[in-house]
Amino acid sequence: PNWQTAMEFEDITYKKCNGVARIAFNRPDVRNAFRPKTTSELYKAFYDAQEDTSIGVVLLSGEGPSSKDGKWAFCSGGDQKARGHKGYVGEDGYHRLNILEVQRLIRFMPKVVIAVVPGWAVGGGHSLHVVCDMTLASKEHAIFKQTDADVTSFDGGYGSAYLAKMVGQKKAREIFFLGRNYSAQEAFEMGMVNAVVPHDELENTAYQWAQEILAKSPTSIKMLKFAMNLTDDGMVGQQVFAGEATRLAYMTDEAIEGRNAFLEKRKPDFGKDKWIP
Ligand code: 1HA
Repeated sequence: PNWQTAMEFEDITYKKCNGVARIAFNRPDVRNAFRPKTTSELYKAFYDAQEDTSIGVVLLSGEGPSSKDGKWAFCSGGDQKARGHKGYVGEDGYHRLNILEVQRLIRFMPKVVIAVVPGWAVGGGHSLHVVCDMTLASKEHAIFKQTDADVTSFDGGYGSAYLAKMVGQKKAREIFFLGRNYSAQEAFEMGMVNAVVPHDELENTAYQWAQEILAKSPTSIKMLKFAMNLTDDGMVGQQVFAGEATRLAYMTDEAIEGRNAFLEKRKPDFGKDKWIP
């Protein structure tokens, strides 16, 4: 693929090519840990991808390898050096937990988000892969690990409760309570990875999966994502799904009559035999 830089950032890279956006952490020397600057850049890139009508699939990955030791990472979670007394401290001095806003954007955006995991997916980085719609993992280098309970910075939302829906309650508790390392193959067998891919083929495979999805009907993909999210997301899930149902209703004759009648200051005439069962 002929990736073109979409926006310049400091902590992430953001590129686009043929309907696919690729957002990647770019702090490989700290295993792609995120600080508040990183999360605010992530939010901007994801929001841009959401608003760009030519984009249907977003890949989330990590640049690498580390210049220090050659190791790969997807993301190692919150930067512990940026951690203050009340959260993760930004350049403005405020303490934030704004990775959760990024999680919600990934979850609620009407596009497919694929986590492309070339190495470590740890702590809040593990939670990010969980919240993505699908995960592809490097056969040789991907390692999944939950350290939240080691550092007292725990994701009690999508990262844990949603993980339990994905891999089962016992396995999710093991992942969080013991914080062990799991290979791509083990993660695949648990049901939290869609495919284990040779490292050299990971990026191209992700692009290929994206192209397959892009060949499908955009409305179907969007409605299916929101339908699958619905019960787990409670009233917000219903709101997001119902918003799309409302959009489809706008496209009917009834909606046109309803709007026109209001603008023309008359009673709407929806017809007598329109109560289709
Ligand atoms: O759960 C949440 C949240 C929940 C709710 C709301 C907001 C949340 C926000 C964040 C989080 C979290 O992410 S909590 C979990 C935070 N992350 C961690 O506990 C992982 C810490 N890192 C590690 O356990 C390991 O580094 C590693 C398993 C990822 C990799 O191990 P490895 O290959 O042995 O490398 P290592 O030598 O440890 O790391 C390489 C360099 O990267 C080190 O720096 P250096 O000594 O070369 O100067 C290391 O300090 C740095 N590094 C790695 N991870 C982080 C990090 N520096 C800062 N923060 C990190 N997370």
